[in-house]
Amino acid sequence: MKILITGGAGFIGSNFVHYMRKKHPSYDLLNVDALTYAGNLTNLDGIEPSEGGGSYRFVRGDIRDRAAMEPLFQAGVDAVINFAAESHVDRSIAQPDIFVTTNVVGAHTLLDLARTYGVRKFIQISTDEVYGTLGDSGLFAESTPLAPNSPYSASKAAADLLVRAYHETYGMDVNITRCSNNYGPYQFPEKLIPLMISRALQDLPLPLYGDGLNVRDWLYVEDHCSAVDLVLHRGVAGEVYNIGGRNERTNAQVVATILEALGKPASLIAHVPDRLGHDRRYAIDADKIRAELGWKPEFPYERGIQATIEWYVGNAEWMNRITTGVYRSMNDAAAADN
Ligand code: NAD
Ligand code: TDX
Repeated sequence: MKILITGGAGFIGSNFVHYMRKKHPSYDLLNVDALTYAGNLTNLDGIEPSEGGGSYRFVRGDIRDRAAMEPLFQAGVDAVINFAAESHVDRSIAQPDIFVTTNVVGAHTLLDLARTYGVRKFIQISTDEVYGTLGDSGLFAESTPLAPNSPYSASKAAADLLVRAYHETYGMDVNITRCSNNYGPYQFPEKLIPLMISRALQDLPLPLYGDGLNVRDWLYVEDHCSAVDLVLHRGVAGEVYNIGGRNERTNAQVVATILEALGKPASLIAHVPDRLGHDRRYAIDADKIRAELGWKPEFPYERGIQATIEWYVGNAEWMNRITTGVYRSMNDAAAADN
């Protein structure tokens, strides 16, 4: 099986490459990533080009660039898994344009090439944010109407609709996965958990938006990877699968856990103005993927968050290369060698 993985130098994509190398060593993996600010080739340290019979190749490329993507499809691909995206809500509020080009036009470019070259499976990695926001009760199900509130989530929802349309119109075998908030190694320190760990370690103020009581439903990244692997092998054509572990926490709770684990004082917390259009609560009903594909998360939140904090403490050099910006020139050098 030859799989084209896009965005494989980012947080979830790189974890997925590691997961697939271990789980399916005979598969050929082609990792395509533009290496934006969010891409980091050192996330893939330890991945060997040929191991266990399967090959691994990295190509620097932009999913919006049809001419650059087409030869990869011409060479033959069995499945596409599209992780590549602009992924940060705050950036989408400040500068929405690139979210439309990458998340909508880029996804469509891949989808259309997959159709043209007869790719057998196309998986779009979407997000629970396409459903909008919840009040104090209730869960997002696959049948929940799409009601995205940020430019980021609107762009992800737009891509979902194109993926759906390609199934209905051309009969393509597609799946859409909608996962809740991920945490774990290699997450870029603009997102809540690595940002707070990085700042707490430097005794810098921790910017908590609004009242800090917005709720996110956290899933350890490896559990997301195992769900996508199941969808790849057993997903029913045209179906959407929600993914989540029922680990709802307020942002204030998450930050308190980090401070406690690092032995830092609560006085580091700085309440700052709220994010515009800030979704109050996300919570995922993952009964469908559990019942139909037999998925089960393996990492309880309390264990996963402690392991994650330890990972960032133990990988200070990884964090340091990002905060100093050195990782960008390392990316350029490593990509030029490919
Ligand atoms: P990330 O920002 O860490 O990584 C995104 C990767 O995509 C980077 O390596 C970047 O270089 C690459 N990329 C960006 N634009 C590109 C382009 N035009 N062409 C090729 N590559 C490009 O994101 P992440 O957190 O790993 O998220 C991966 C996917 O999962 C996204 O589609 C996101 O919407 C989705 N998702 C994320 C979460 C989460 O909690 N992080 C939850 C649910 C769904
Ligand atoms: O500095 C901060 N202070 C703060 O209070 C940051 C960066 C975030 N927050 C809050 C906002 C959210 O309520 O923490 C919560 C989590 O924020 P993010 O880490 O930015 O994640 P979120 O906006 O929930 O989106 C994430 O989950 C769904 C990913 O970034 C998306 O790519 C994914 O689709």
